[in-house]
Amino acid sequence: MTRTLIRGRVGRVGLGLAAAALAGGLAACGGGGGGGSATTAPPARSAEPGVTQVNADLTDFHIALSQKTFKAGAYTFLVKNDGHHDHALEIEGPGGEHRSQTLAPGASAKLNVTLKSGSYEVYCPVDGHKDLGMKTEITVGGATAPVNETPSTSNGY
Ligand SMILES: [Cu+2]
Repeated sequence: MTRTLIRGRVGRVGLGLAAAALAGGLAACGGGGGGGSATTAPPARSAEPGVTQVNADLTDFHIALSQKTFKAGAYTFLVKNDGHHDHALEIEGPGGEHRSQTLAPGASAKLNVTLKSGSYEVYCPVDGHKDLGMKTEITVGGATAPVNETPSTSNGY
């Protein structure tokens, strides 16, 4: 069952690529037409929609997150080492473990994480930094701030 599902996804991606290639070809040899229907060329976006960026500033020895409560979903943690020691960020919880590379002072990195509802431990895995205070917790789902998107009365399929 899962296998079929995965295959279906792959197939779709393949089709999408083919379509994109086709569209590119058409655009290349267009040179006129003047159809006026701009159905092609979706705007190029660097980040996927729905991915929230979170700042994680690491210092000696503290982790400052730009937010502590989350909704389940995709996030990109922008990890920056503002300290004088090497640091890294590890996020551990229901969705598994995610660890950034170890950052030298002044360096930064991105950590893509898909958060599921529950509690996560966020800490620095370098040496004993966790015990020195580089540790915090985040909560996903549950008692988050009220959000007025996703009306529950949408498409009742
Ligand atoms: Cu550290």
